[in-house]
This record gives sequence, C-alpha cells and structure tokens, in this order.
Amino acid sequence: MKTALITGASSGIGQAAAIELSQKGYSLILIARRRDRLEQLKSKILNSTDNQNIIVECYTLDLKEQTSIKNWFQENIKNLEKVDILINCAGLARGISKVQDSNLLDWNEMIETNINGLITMTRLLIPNMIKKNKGHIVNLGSIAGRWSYTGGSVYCGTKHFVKAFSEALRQDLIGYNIRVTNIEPGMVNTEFSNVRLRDDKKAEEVYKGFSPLTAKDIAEIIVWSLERPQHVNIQEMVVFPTAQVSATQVYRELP
Ligand code: 8X3
Repeated sequence: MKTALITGASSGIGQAAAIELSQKGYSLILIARRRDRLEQLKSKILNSTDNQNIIVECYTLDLKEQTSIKNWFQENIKNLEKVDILINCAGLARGISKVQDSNLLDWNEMIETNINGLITMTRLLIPNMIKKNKGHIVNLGSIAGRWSYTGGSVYCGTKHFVKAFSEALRQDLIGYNIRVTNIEPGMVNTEFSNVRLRDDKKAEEVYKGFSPLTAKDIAEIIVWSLERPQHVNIQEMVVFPTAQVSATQVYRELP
C-alpha cells in the first residue's frame, strides 16, 4: 500500500488528486489550511470506498509558514516515514497588475506559498525517500512557468522557479530511484481565478465560452504519471485545454 502526501488538498487539483488516488487504493496524508474542508474530503473518500486498507490523515498547515512546516514535520517525523509520494499542489496567484502597479503583499504570498512552501516540504521529505531508495515527487507547475505574460510577473516567476527547481532536484537525486515530475497545466477551472481576482463574477468570466481543463483532468494525469513503471519518469507535462493555444490565446464562442 502506497502513501501519498498532498499539499493544497482542500480544493482544486489537490482535492481531485486525493479522490483519484483513493480510488486507486493509495493511502493519503492531506494537508491544507482549512480543517473543515479536509475533514469533509476525508469523509467523502472513506464513504465512497470499500477498501478497508485505505488510511486518510488530515493535517492543518499553512504552507506560507516555514517554521510551522518544520515544527509539524518534527512532531510527526515517525508517521511521515511512510510517505512514498509527495504531491506539491499548494499554490496560488494573486492579482493581474503590471509590476509597476503590483502589491508587495501579494507578491510575498505567492513567493512564500509557491516557492518556500514547496521547497521546504520537499527538503523535509526527501531524506526518507533517499533512505528507502524510492519515491516520487510531483510538482504542480504551470504553463506560466514556461511562458510569461503581462500582469503575471511574479506568479510566472514562481512557476519558472518550480520548473528550474524540479530540473535541478532530478539531477541532485540521480541514483536514488526517486522520480520528479513537473505538471504544467494551462487554464483549469478551479477556485484559482476566484483567489487571483478576489471577485467571483470576474472569475466566472475567465472560463466563459470554451471548455477549460478540470481539476479531474489534471488529477488523472498525476495518477497516470505515478502509475508508470518505476523505471519510467514523466519529467514534465504541458497540458492545455484544446481551445487555449498559448498563455494568452483562447478561442471563445460567446453569444
Ligand atoms: C495557471 C495557468 O494561464 O492562468 O497556472 O497562468 S495561467
């Protein structure tokens, strides 16, 4: 029985990945800020499976707080030894302003979550994977990590970081039988735009007139990557909705 730890598990791709993985018989360690959402997800997963062997554990943690992550890790170090798979889903975008108009607090929040949270979690969980000579780290990058666009400076920067970090990590881990996968989706209809725009009406507009990707689409790809034989590593995967052809070009059919 494999155990996957998922950050950002209370919504979007993290939540969908938890559901898909539970259906494949993986045990889960779910991490997010919102306890109520995690508990709801846990109940949903356990109620929809007949597999008595699946264990679902929830931890409330803010990935922006490096000290909290370190303390949590120390407190649970023994329990975390069973983690075979780390899925770094926690991440967000804030704002679509140009650099000259941007809010520094928004920048910090993205850098702390998308970069510091991801590297801290990875750094803490790797030694045990090295000890076991086995593991898989899946990072949620973005097409914004390949192609920058106006209004996305720091968000795009953090996702370029995820790509660069994943590349170097793969090289650092050579010989330890640990796979590193960077999944890079285009537009996925989750709470991403509500968080980014802080406006539910505007967020709805983002996905109007075309079929965006769903969290399930990406979760299925994560599972597919994990389920390749151990000697196969999907290093990177760029996934767009069919109607989106670049970071800024989407074909919409609007009335
Ligand atoms: C999300 C994709 O195009 O909104 O990472 O930046 S995009």
